[in-house]
Amino acid sequence: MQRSVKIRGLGLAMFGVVGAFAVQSGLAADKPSKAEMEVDYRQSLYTVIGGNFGPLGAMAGGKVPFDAAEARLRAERVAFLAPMLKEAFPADSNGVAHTAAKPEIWTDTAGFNQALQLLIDRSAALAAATNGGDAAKIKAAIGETGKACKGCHDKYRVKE
Ligand code: ASC
Repeated sequence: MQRSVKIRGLGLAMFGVVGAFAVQSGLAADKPSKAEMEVDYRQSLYTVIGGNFGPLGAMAGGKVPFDAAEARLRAERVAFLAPMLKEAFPADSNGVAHTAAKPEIWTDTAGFNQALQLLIDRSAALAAATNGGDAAKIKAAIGETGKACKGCHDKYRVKE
């Protein structure tokens, strides 16, 4: 009787130790940190922006036939998403493991904000152009938006 109580007590103690260890190591590692979630949010935005800009680039480059309705849909999405990037670079997301965002984003904030604003402005101009339906103007606006993407990547994104 006394022995079984002792054994049960030991079992409980061991469970407690293992449990505490699991919470500290295993479970904690499964849950992304706040900064990791910020990086995930940012990268998700770029994934969706890139996914919508891709077909526009293909049209401008003549890889697929120009389609005014498709251009308008894609351009409006990019113009809607681009301003969200202004909230996607909180300071504590600087240097988080899997980011390609250079530290210059947070040291050269004026330069970075200017580069980001260029994308916002040019994608808005592109969306406006798609409402006009002039293929040549739309293609030119796609080119200008693509330059804004590239300009920022060249300066503020680590090359893969
Ligand atoms: C894309 C994409 C980019 C830009 C850039 C434009 O489709 O994913 O990052 O266009 O390549 O120069």
